[in-house]
Amino acid sequence: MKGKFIVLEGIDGCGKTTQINELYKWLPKSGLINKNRTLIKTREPGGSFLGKEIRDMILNNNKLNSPSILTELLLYSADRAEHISKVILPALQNGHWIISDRFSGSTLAYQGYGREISIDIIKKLENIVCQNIKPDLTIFLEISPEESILRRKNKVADRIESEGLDFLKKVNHGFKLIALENNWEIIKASEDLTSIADQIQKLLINKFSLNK
Ligand code: Z5A
Repeated sequence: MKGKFIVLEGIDGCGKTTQINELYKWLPKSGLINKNRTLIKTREPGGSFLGKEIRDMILNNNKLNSPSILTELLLYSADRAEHISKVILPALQNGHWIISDRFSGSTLAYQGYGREISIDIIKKLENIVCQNIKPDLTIFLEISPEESILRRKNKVADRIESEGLDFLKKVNHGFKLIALENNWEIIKASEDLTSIADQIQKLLINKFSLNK
């Protein structure tokens, strides 16, 4: 596989969308991607056609019809299976580059550390779903749970965002452990936008400029 797969992870509001939009502008001009290859911007949940419907089902803030935590895990896994089969795998096989807003690390952090579903079960499911697809680079944008809530104060919360500070603290703790365990790149995301974008660009240049 000649394409590259880059993932941004972190708790809600850490700035993934903002930084992915910056990367999407910068990467095609960076000289890192071969001229006959394209860059795909995607996300989880919701990166595939079917995934968009799954996203609505999972994030819909209808308290009366909330899925059980096991259903929630399986819905995120179904979204990822479809995303990999229909979007990620074909793109990588054709040498294209992908930047994804979240991937399997989010399931470990939110459903594992947040919902407290067995990490062992989540890892087994991940092995089935991911078909050996692993990101070439995962960047963890680290902010505090308090800052996350502050940044989202004017936004209508989706179902997961409504879980509150204690849940977010457990997820954040999980992300830190997962990042260390898997050698993710960690960036302090409380800095200003430009400084974070510069750090991300440097990481990509260091990692990918020698083995295009
Ligand atoms: N989820 C899960 O439970 N399990 C899974 O397996 C997966 C996901 C894949 C998906 O939401 C939800 O699903 C998510 C995890 C769960 N739950 N929550 N909550 P999503 O990914 O669509 O949305 P989100 O992750 O909640 O994040 P977001 O609101 O889209 O935030 P973001 O993309 O990380 O940040 P942003 O939109 O770029 O920035 C947020 C605000 O901060 C915005 O006003 C910016 O202008 C501002 N901002 C950004 N950067 C900065 C800096 N550097 N300084 C100051 N302000 C900034």
